Amino acid sequence: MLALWLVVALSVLLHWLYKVNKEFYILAFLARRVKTKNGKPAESIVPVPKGNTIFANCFDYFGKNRVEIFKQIRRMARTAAGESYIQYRLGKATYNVIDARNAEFILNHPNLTTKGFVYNFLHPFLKTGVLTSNECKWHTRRTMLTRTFHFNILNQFQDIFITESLKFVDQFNGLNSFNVWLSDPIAKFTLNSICETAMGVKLDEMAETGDRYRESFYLIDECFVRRVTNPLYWGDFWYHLLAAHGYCAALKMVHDFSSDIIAKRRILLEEELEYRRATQEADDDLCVPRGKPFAMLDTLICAEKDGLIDHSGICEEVDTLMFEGYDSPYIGLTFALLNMSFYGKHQDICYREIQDHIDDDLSNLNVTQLGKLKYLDYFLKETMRLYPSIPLMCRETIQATELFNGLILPKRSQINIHVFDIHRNPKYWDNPNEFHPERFLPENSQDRHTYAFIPFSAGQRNCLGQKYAMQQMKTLMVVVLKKFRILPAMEPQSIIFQMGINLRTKNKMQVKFVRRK
Ligand code: HEM
Ligand SMILES: *[C@@H]1O[C@H](CO)[C@@H](O)[C@H](O)[C@H]1NC(C)=O
Ligand SMILES: *[C@@H]1O[C@H](CO)[C@@H](O)[C@H](O)[C@H]1NC(C)=O
Ligand SMILES: CC(=O)N[C@H]1CO[C@H](CO)[C@@H](O)[C@@H]1O
Repeated sequence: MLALWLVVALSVLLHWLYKVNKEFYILAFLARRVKTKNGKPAESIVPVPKGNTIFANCFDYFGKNRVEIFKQIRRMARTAAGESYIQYRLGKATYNVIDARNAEFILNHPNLTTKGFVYNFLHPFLKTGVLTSNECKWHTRRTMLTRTFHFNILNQFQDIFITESLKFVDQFNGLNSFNVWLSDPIAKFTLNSICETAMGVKLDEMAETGDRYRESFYLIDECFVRRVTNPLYWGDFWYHLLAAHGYCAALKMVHDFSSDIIAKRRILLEEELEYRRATQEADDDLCVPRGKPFAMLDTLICAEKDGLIDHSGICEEVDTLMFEGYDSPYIGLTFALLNMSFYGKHQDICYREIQDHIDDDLSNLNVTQLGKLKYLDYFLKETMRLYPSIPLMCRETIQATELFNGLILPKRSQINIHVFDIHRNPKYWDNPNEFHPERFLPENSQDRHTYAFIPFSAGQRNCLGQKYAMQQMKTLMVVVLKKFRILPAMEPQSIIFQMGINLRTKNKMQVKFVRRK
């Protein structure tokens, strides 16, 4: 009798588990399953690869280092044969987007502007500035900052880009043929540029602080990856106990650095406004840039006077702009110079184009003239296709969301847009691993899906600094190519990628500069 009851109880339990398991992937720590519009399983629409353990994909990255994780994500894309795929990880369904059609739909969806949960791990560093915040707060900040990336303001930054580019080549005065490790000089260039343009503060006298900023930044990046890839560290307790060596000190360093900059700029701006008050008519808006280079930070300080943002808000945005403005162009330029070294033939085309359009006297080099350098533009685009500074962007659904292909993502699913894999998806690119700037000629790109190339993202949350970055990268390339021929100093095959907030390599990059006669 007891045995019979046990059997009945057991089958009721199994039946119940079976039903629950249809809604939730029980072994993936109760991740709500992705449904479809026609009621069929999600597998009928997209690949749903099995994980390494019975716990779905929960422990797929467990115990792997940054290089292995990077490789594994690429392997997943190959296995899925260019189709976006679903994973179940620790209580969350994850939709991994590696095709352009899905990327277009998601980046333009009005209800999918919320960033994924991994951005929470950036909060100690960037708090909730425009990159990491959501909804109303994001919207206000985005509107405030958009004004500062206006064409006129960017044009005024050109002098700063030229001066910094000249400093870059002048540090090699007296040398005619030599190898250069790229990371230091390029990092200095992008950090100096962002400080002077966006913050209106010259770094020269703070050079040492700049170096310490870069070291701290590197450490924060390492801690971030350690945290994202190991669920044990998702909570604060184990993370701070076991994985956060030096993290708090590094955070303090970068935050002090930005506070210093804000304090400096407040003084400079006050002097400038004082001067304007004395020289301008009373009804002029003092906070509108006029003639003199106007730093982006000034907009924020002026907004503070109008009560639209407070001091801690300014700090958030300064940290965000420093991070974005320093690191992404750094990666873009490193790979651009590296590929110049590997592709002598393409380099020659760039050089000839520069000689045809740009005077040796660089004082007239402005946005209009940079616009004439079409081939250099293709070259940089092809570099960013193969090496997108931001290889992965994450979003989160705030409600059940239906996609164009009939999938219904449950609330709180994660959407990972793998820019790296979209840019190498053979659906859109022939021989995707080869370097061919000609891909971007108008006649070669007209039939390609627009969203097959999204280094700056797209839609409402696209990159605010896109024009800024292209202008800055082109200026440095022009100045360097005018002075030097760039030759290879390492093997292309020796580059080893690894996971990071942004694209990272394990090894240092080197090229050879030979002075042009
Ligand atoms: C080669 C250079 C750059 C690349 C490839 C790049 C790429 C991107 C991408 C892909 C995003 C979207 C991130 C996401 O959705 O998670 C983004 C956002 C952003 N970028 Fe850039 N970026 C570059 C340079 C810059 C520069 C120089 C600045 C500022 C001076 C900047 C400011 C921003 C800001 C403020 C956002 C956040 C926008 C928002 O969430 O509304 N970026 N960038
Ligand atoms: C976005 O969300 C709102 C509010 O829940 C809803 O009414 C609207 O239909 C959604 N938009 C789309 C395109 O799904
Ligand atoms: C750039 O300079 C050229 C001449 O050197 C001039 O014709 C052009 O208007 C300038 N463009 C801008 C945007 O200032
Ligand atoms: C690192 C780098 O920039 N080199 C790449 C240039 O493009 C080729 C594609 O043909 C890559 O394979 C190299 O690694």
